[in-house]
Amino acid sequence: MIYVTSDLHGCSPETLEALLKKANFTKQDFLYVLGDVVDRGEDGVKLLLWLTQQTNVQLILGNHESMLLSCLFLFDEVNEQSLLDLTMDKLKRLEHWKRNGGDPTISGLERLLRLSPDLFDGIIDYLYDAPLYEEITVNGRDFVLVHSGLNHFKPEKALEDYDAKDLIWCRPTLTDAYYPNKLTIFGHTPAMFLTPDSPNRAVKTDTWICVDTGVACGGTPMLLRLDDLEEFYL
Ligand SMILES: [Mn+2]
Repeated sequence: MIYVTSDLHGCSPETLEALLKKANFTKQDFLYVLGDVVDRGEDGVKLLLWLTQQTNVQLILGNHESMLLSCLFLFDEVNEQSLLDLTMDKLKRLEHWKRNGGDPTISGLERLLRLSPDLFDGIIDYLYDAPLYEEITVNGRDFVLVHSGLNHFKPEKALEDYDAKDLIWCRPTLTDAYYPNKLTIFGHTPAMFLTPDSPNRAVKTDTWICVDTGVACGGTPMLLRLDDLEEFYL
């Protein structure tokens, strides 16, 4: 069976494991995590480490992982040269990340780098390898998996032709429609902003499903099983 979750935002690996247990997830199953593993919550770096140790889990890049990658200069060895290299552009990127809840990730990465440079490098390599989207077929149904939806959507436009920004920072509304013949699954916009009446449940339309149940704002994560579109909650 194939499962999807998203926007775990620093929840603990134990929380994710409890959720997987609820769905009877085994090593024969596969999990896609649609981005935003880090930031806001405390355990993002732990969760990233957990991800790098799994063989049946695939991360798709979210805007929070992208902000992390754009601020790697923070972890460069400090010497006179690199301090002078702290350009306004870098400071702006850092300010943007901190404003979006980056602090627990920054301190988590700092700790990990001191503890084990190898594990730190492993995480960064893992993030560079994470794709921006996946197209899969499950049980005869076609799916597009992406972090935020598809900004500037055109049905005939190939996914590889989208700007990364359009895939990780998109803010869809309930009336947006995507492909008629495949389901697009994404997170990024907490359900409570799309359907305030059922704030912590997946939002389903004819062409897409949003699986961000607002972990960053008091919700708990969910799993969607793509084989039968069954939903699992903690
Ligand atoms: Mn996001």
